[in-house]
Amino acid sequence: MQVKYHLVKKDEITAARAGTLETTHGKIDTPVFMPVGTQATVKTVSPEELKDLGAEIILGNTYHLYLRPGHDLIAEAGGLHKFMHWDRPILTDSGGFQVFSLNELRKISDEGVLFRSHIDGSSHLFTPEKVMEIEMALGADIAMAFDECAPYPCDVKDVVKALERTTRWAARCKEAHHHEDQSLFGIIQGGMVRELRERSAQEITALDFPGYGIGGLSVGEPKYLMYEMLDCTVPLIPEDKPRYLMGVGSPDCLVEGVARGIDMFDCVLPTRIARNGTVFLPTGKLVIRNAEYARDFAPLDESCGCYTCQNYSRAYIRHLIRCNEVLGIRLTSIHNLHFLVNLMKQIRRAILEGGFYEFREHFFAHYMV
Ligand code: PRF
Ligand code: ZN
Repeated sequence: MQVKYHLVKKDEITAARAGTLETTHGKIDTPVFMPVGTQATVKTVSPEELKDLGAEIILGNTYHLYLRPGHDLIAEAGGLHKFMHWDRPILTDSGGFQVFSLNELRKISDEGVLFRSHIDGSSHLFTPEKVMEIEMALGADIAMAFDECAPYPCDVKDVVKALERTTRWAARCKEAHHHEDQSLFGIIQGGMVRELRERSAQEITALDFPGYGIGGLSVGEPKYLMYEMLDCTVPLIPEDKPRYLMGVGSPDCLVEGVARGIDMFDCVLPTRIARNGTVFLPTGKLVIRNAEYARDFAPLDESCGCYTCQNYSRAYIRHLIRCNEVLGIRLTSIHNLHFLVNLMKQIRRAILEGGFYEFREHFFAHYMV
């Protein structure tokens, strides 16, 4: 099936909304946070543990899986779901971001992007058609169009070039994408220029996709600029389609993104900071390596219902992290993912109960950004 978005409730004060997204592998409640499983695994966390902490959908990366183990091998295994033993929804990103951020020697033209593998230096060409072939072979529920993400800062003329190319590539992606059980989302670009964001939103939505990614944000710009871009972009996306803010996942940005009408988020942040011993708390981030936690036998967060907080102390987790024990980063990863997934569940409940504005006020009264 193609994904179906149902708008359940709109907040009366902000642009926040609660909805559901139906996919072949089940229904997701939105707004939702998607843990990132770049290499067909959410680093150190098993699919069973992801389910237990409440994850509803995860993300995979076309760029990485194409290079290793190869999309043909994953197709042979029966698709990405079966290959990695995850039977809930999956979204694959197109590589439109990774190919730029991981390759200094890339050559970009209208045809596509010629790049060198970060693994063995071999040359590869990503065209919109090639990326669609790869994403169809991976078989995720949602595939993303191949886009060009302009860096920040960037000359306006280069932002325009990336925007125009992203529209042409989106049309080619749509033409090349044929998959009964996969929906293709378009991606809006436009840098940090209001007029260009609006132009990209108009051009991409004119192509009529079942959902829309907002790309090119959280690339090093100050947060107020990202919020400004969301303020002018989101209202141009049809209300009956899901909106996905790509690569954004700090707790404060999730709350502010939802307030501006975003339904889906993904980010490596929770698992990345977990690996250096940093955890999210309702009061802000905490670095568990610090000496002050050596004899702290309380859980990371007394109010947290995750596996880690139900069973282990700060002192023990600090000890594991300091010894580079794998269990340490597993426990902090599980806690951080639970924190964001659960934050979204709380946000959704608040929207449904008509209390999102108060929830946001309460959140920022406690959370130190
Ligand atoms: N495009 C794609 N994936 C992305 C981005 C983008 O612009 C970003 C930017 N934050 C993250 N992931 N295809
Ligand atoms: Zn916890």
